[in-house]
Amino acid sequence: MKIPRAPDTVKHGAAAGDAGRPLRPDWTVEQDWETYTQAEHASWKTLFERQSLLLQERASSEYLEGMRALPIGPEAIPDFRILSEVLMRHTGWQIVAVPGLLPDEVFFEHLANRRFPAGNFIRRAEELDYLEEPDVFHDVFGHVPMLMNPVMAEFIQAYGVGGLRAKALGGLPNLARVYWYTVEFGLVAQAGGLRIYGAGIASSHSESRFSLDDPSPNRISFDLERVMRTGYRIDDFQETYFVLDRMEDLLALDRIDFAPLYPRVKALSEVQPGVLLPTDRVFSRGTGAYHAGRRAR
Ligand code: HBI
Ligand code: FE
Repeated sequence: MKIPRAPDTVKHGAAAGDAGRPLRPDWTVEQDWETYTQAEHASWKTLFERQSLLLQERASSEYLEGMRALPIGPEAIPDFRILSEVLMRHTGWQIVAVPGLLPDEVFFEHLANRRFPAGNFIRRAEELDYLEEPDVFHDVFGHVPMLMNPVMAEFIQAYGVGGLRAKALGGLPNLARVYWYTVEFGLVAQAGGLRIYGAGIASSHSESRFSLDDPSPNRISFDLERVMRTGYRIDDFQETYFVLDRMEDLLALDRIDFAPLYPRVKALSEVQPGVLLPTDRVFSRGTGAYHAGRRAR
């Protein structure tokens, strides 16, 4: 249990403000690093150690390089002020503390200005494998190493700018799929085989194995329009992962004018998450066994 230190701060993980209204217009709060308990630092350590071990052989070189250069270790939940200093020097990004999920416009406005909103709370010890809202482990362990990479730094900012526009054009659901299948659940082909760069995978013990090692999911080449047509699962492992040939391919997306794509993609049929198309370049065709088993139960 934490005690708010100032009138403008809220307990870690508490909904911001009365009746869900934010205390600041940009929804940021103080991280209140000094008020994390030993139990919360211990949860971080458990998550950090088991995930670092798994990612050694599974994460992309960009992720591992970013992590090596950051003051992120097992002993304590990182202090956002210190992370921001290092990030700012490398790619001009900062980390700001938020109490949980933000409204789309608020989220995009932060990204467009190279501020990454990170949850300041950590999942409870009883739910280390599952959480509904992005916590400090997902946001810091999953996202921050990739924000050290100039390609990802550029791409996420462009997503923020594009998100504000997509909303006006009615294209947000399609654009959100691009973020989902890259920034959150992306794989990249590297010398040793497929590797993880998506934060949703990198911060998940079970999905970091499932995404690379399990025969169930499809792994196919990233294609922008294909991704924009493809629904995704928020409640379980992905049925399909999209693979970049190299991280630099994300930069091409910055130069694309998405406006004409939204009506074009909407005119095409939706693709269900587990379905393969004849035009897909397939790295591995999934058996679908995992999700078939879930549906049967
Ligand atoms: N807020 N804190 C936070 N983190 C997210 O990843 C996030 C969000 N709000 C909206 C959102 N993501 C997505 O729905 C958009 O990318 C579309
Ligand atoms: Fe995320």
